[in-house]
Amino acid sequence: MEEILENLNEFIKLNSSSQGGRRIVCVTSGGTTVPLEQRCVRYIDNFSSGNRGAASTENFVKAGYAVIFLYRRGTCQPYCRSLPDDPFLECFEFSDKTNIQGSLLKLPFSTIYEYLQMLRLIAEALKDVGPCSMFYLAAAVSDFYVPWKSMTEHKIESGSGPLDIRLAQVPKMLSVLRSNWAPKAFCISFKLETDSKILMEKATKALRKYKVHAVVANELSTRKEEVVVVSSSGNVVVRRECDKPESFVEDNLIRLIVDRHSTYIKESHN
Ligand code: PAZ
Repeated sequence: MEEILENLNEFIKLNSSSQGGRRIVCVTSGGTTVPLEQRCVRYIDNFSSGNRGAASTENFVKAGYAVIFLYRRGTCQPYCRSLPDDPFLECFEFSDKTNIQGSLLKLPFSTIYEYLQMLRLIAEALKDVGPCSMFYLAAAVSDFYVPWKSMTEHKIESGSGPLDIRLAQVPKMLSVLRSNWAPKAFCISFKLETDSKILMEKATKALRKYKVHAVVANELSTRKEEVVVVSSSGNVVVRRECDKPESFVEDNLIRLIVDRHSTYIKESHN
């Protein structure tokens, strides 16, 4: 944690003092795991590939943002989305000429515990960046978990019949992020549903409940084609440009989010 904090503070200092104070976004990406044993052998996982987070990160860097990429280990990485998942690729480094490294800090997590701790660390470190900071919370965060204290230490025995596990609700950290950790940051959360009939209702509810600046609503089967940005100024459907094979929904989505962030910064200075 000490090393992470040192890198984080250095990254924020470098970027908030360069070019008259660069905007900094924390992009969360991929899914959190829920360990079932303290000496973890088994865990609950989810489907998230990290594609949304990685593609969005590339677009934020292109728009001039410095990005803190909080990602699930082993999921999709920016600038490597179309490459095979091969650990050999980790051996390559960015050439200095691109200057992408100075704009991108990658921090990995696996468990729900690591994710929440890291998110808090980042939010508190970004507090002084105020309205120029943004949280873009695309990670699929577990809703249920086994609290550490009620978790068995050793591997769960397999010979004792069906397994009953009681999962507790993960505390909703979004409210704490908004009200305590980083109250001045621009905040975008995501809502995923598999039943399109309830998607918009849930997203609108989340907008009101967590007082975020917008909720990106998406449905599992169409998430790569379209999303809806739900905010107090109405709902905007954002689509991938179907006639361009190299286009992604994130290209148009990030353009819209960056515009909204600019308005937010202007209004905060008035
Ligand atoms: O990671 P991915 O590209 O496969 O999927 C992205 C996503 C669906 C996880 C993301 O767009 C999202 O909706 N995240 C929040 C999920 C939730 O409701 O918890």
